[in-house]
Amino acid sequence: MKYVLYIGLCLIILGCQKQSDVPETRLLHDNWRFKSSDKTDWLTAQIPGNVFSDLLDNAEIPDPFIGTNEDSVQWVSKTDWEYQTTFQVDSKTLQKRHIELNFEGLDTYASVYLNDSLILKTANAFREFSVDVKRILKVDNTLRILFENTTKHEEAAKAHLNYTLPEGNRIFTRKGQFQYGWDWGPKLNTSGIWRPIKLVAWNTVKIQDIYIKQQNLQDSVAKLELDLSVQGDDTSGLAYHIYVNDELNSVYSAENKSIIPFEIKNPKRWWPHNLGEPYLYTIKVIVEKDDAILDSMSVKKGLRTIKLITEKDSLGESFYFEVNGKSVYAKGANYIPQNSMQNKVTDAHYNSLLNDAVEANMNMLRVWGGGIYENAIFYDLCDEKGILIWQDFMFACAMYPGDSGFLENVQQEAIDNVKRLRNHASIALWCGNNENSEGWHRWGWQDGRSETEKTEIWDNYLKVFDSMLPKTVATFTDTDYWETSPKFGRGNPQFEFQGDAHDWWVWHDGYPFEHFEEQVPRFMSEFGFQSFPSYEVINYINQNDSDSLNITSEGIKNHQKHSRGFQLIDDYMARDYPVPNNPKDYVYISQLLQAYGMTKGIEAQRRAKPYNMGTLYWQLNDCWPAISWSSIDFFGNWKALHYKGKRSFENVLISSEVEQDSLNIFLINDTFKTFSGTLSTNILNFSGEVIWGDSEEIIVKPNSSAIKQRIDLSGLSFNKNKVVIVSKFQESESLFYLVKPKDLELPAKAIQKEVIKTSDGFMITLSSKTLQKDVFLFCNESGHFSDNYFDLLPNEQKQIVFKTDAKVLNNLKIKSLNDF
Ligand code: BMA
Repeated sequence: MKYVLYIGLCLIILGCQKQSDVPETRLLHDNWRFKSSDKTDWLTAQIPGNVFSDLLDNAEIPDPFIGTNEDSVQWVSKTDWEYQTTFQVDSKTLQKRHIELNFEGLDTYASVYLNDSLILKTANAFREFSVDVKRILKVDNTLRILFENTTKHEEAAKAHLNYTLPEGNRIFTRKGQFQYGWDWGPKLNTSGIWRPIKLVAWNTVKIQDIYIKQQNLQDSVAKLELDLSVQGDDTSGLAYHIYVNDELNSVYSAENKSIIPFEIKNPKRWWPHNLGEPYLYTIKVIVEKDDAILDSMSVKKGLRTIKLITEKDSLGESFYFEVNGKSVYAKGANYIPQNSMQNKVTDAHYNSLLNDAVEANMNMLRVWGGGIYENAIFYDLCDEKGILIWQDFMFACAMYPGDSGFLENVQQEAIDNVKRLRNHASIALWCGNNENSEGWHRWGWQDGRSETEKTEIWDNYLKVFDSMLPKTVATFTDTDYWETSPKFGRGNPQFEFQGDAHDWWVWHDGYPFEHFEEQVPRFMSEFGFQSFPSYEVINYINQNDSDSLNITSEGIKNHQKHSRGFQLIDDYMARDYPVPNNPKDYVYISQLLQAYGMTKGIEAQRRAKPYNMGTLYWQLNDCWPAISWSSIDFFGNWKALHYKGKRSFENVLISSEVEQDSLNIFLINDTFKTFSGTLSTNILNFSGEVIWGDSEEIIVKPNSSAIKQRIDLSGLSFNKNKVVIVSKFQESESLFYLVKPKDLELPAKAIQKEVIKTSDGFMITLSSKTLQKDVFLFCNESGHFSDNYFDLLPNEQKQIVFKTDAKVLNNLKIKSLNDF
């Protein structure tokens, strides 16, 4: 949350002449050096940062994202690292009554020395630490932090157990679990100062935290409570001034009270962007005593109610989110950290990725449990852009220890993060873990264990995920909690009827994409399929290779972390698509394949609304240049899935299925509006001649999915391999094919193009006399195409905007499925 400390400035803002004695905050990010603990040569370091990026900046290691370099940098994680800075503090600050050092993220086993005094020892990268340094701080100071490698701590923790827990030693260390290697990411176990270090000095009081609780949200009034934690020697006689959007709302002056009730009349609600405006109030509190300003803090707050509704029904149990009393269909993806070196993720990266989510009509992201509790900016932007967040606690695909030290550490981590994120309107759910329960029940983790051992491990699971975490969420927030994702794995008969589900029959178990249409669960929180990334990413990985597009190079093999990944892409491609034998085409078809399978799933789930109320695919983004399940590659390029997903996620969607001889055409409406109009469907041959057509006047109910047209295909005679079915309703259009892409008898590629320079790029107009399928535009210039991988209908014009800084577009190329 963007807490703005109004140091001195508030005097001006308020236009008054009040005295001020507000806390002073200073970032300690300058003059840092680092070295391996057994060496003497210091190198310059960036804070926040991590040892890999510092070594890279100093040219001490090769770029781990290129080729097989990852292997040659593994020594870094096995080394102890020392970071050090010197800083001065002026006498005015030294005279303040309280001075503390705040560490917002130390990764992970750190010993912190200030002027040679050990002031802190840490063992959790997800926690925040605050140390009183009043007595140690001088004019000239040295701050030194020793980071011990994780292995020795993990081995020591392991020695206390008389059994082995799945999945490796990472479970003992509280940090991003993906850093130990994942099936889409490298093994780059970082260490360092990964979040800010601040020096805070103050005299009288300091606001530690504010939490704005919604007591009662009605259309006429929002009854709110400001829960204020104030630190100080004497908190009596304080006056709290609350401003809403810069207007004084109320003044409260009772002694020793920090729960302040206030109201907002006719409140505007916060909505996910696809259903309304994600409106945010700015709520600021100023603490005064005897007319002097002592501190202030402000928060952006969206007023909304969000509930997870799990109610028994005739088929099982519902699973949907209700926002402001309305059931909301969740559309989106799973989010992972944007870079293995977190300090390289800039505000611009956050902004651009979240814009991409909004642009693709997503209204929910799941922050997956093997990554990190994200930086404040991530949630600030989700609040602003109207994206709901399913927030996992950071536990994934393993069983964790349950000793008292571990539990205490996790308890503090949960409190820190739940409190840090609780004002965010975007947070819709806290979820205990990713696939721990699924793994325990289905992945053979219980094999060969005694009953006592099994009971102990499962009891430890329950202590954390069934007791500690839900209690923490309930104590500090009004957000709902869900124990684990998925609740019922694919081996469980409840998969289809209750809870959230991960469908990995497709991909991991090799089932055809049609499986997505056969077993639709109540809420799909993961399903996915891999593809190759853009040529740009492939070239980057292969930059030390003589052939930069070689998709079988050692480098490319190292950037495919799923052991059967290449084979699975190949097998699925052979089922549904032509399999090209050159890399450029193979990459293109792999993206079409991913988009084909995934949109089949998205649409089947949306057609099943309200039985199914959510579709979050695996995965939105990458943490390095990778062959993975992402829909946006490491350089931010949209894969075919992101473009086609955008169409499948539209609020009003026409989606068809074949059921025996009937073509059922559904209208899905995620808005709360009723639509009426003409639904027309035409069967066209590939030259655009209408073989058959029909239209119907229809009414589309709010928040619904229903069949609006049924076409009996048995009575019609045409070659299924040579037709496209085009349905239109108002602004919506859908193209449907009756056979697999590989069986389409497409005409030759024949596309006319016209390119015009515009102020911020190029306008490209395409047309053809025949149907052109999956038209793909690409060029050497970097930029973004407004649309891509689309079908071009015969005799229709399509305009695409290419946004780029390039002044000329020399090498625009076009591929289409018609080429094969
Ligand atoms: C899911 C995730 C990840 C994994 C992905 C692909 O289950 O939770 O653990 O990367 O599958 O295998």
